[in-house]
Amino acid sequence: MDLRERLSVYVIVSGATPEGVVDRVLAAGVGSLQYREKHLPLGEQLRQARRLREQCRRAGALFFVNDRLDLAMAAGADGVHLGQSDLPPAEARRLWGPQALIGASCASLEEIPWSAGADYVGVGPIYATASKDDAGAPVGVEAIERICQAFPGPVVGIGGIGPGRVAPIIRAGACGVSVISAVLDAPDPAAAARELLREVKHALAET
Ligand code: TZP
Ligand code: MG
Repeated sequence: MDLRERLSVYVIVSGATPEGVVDRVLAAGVGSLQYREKHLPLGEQLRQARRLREQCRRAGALFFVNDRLDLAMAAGADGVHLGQSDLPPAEARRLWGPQALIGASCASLEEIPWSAGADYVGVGPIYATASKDDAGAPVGVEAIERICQAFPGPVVGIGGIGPGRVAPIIRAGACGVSVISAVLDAPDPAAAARELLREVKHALAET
């Protein structure tokens, strides 16, 4: 399975996400998981990241750590996801090596040069979101269209995405969607993940 396909539905979890929910979401067919935890002590984050790494390995999913290259490397993750205030992707590549998967957050075309060397770009917030305090104003699907023209690799949309909101993002050129609340706050997280996978597949078949 290539990276585009693995990124169809990319679920972001935190230290508060129950282990069983992670297993069920992975069993639903989610191809990529990210550990995003900004509050716990680093030792605890490392312990959790190593556990998630194993869960992803068993399920055959890619595992990314948000923000911190050191934690991603120590946990044996497949990759790291970097934002504009983190190490630049090119530096992460230099330190971690060619096999590492490096993701970069970009909200606009102006931020694309910073992402040079990244394997994929996450664009957002596409819609309003309550899951990230400093997410900024929604950039809309137009941002994906512009960024897909400038960035050669896979692009995923993030922010406020849930069932019924997938097709315009894929039509704009994204290969997938990255989500927190649409899956983790759903009454049945696995069913929500399956629905998102279905919508991505359906939209891709139509493009
Ligand atoms: N980065 C941009 S928006 C966002 C992140 C981490 C939050 C996405 O969460 P949700 O609940 O899918 O809107
Ligand atoms: Mg970040």
